Amino acid sequence: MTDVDRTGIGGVTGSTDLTERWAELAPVVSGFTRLSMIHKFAIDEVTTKINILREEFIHLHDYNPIEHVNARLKTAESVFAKARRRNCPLTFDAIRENIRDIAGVRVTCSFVSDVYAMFDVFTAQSDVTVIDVDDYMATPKPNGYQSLHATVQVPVFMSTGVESVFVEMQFRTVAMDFWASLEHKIYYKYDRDVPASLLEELKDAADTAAALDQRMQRLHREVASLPPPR
Ligand code: 0O2
Repeated sequence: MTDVDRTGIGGVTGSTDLTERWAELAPVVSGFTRLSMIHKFAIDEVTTKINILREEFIHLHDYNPIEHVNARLKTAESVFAKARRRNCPLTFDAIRENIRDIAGVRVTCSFVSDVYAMFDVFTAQSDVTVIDVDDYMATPKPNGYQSLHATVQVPVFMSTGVESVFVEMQFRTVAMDFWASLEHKIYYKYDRDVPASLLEELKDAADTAAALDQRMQRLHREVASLPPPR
């Protein structure tokens, strides 16, 4: 039997004997379990932070800037597929370093100003390290996609020490979220080969969503500047 890479996820060979196969697969399974676990804990940590901010805003400022929070852990299948696409070695350390969206948290806010406010207060926390930011709200993607993306690192305290874990954060408004979820469904329905006419309509719908966001933001400001009702 070939040597097994016991430090990582890779190293599976083509042995047919079940016991030998398991000896090869065990480190792969345990590597992926560890990978999933630390990213799941990072999601728990980030969602707790966001929920604390949300509650604090409600109690202290009588205002809720967050509509909803969603989190997802990338499946083993899609982690491996992405690693292969990127020629990333299938080891624990390589995947952990190169695939930075295993943990994903999406914060859907009411208004554009809330998106930036939540991003600012979250990223200002001393244990949140911002790795990179893609502001697709300031510069939407050519298809019309808008969102504020940030890859951050948060510490996860394990019995064996601190793990610094990447989390892909997406901050967006409800209108942007509505558009993105429909576009995502259409994209998969057409197996990524969406007809040009539909792409044009989607771009147009994205512009409409952006215009709605601007209008709601203006109304929000106007309402905020009014005296409270008697
Ligand atoms: P899922 O299941 O949502 O995670 P990469 O993701 O690393 O290949 P990059 O540049 O880091 O490349 O990704 P990018 O463009 O910042 O997009 C990351 C995520 O943003 C996507 O994740 C989507 O969730 C969302 N996103 C980006 N562009 C679009 C878009 O045009 N339409 C929609 N609906 N969502 C988008 P995944 O991995 O695609 O899927």
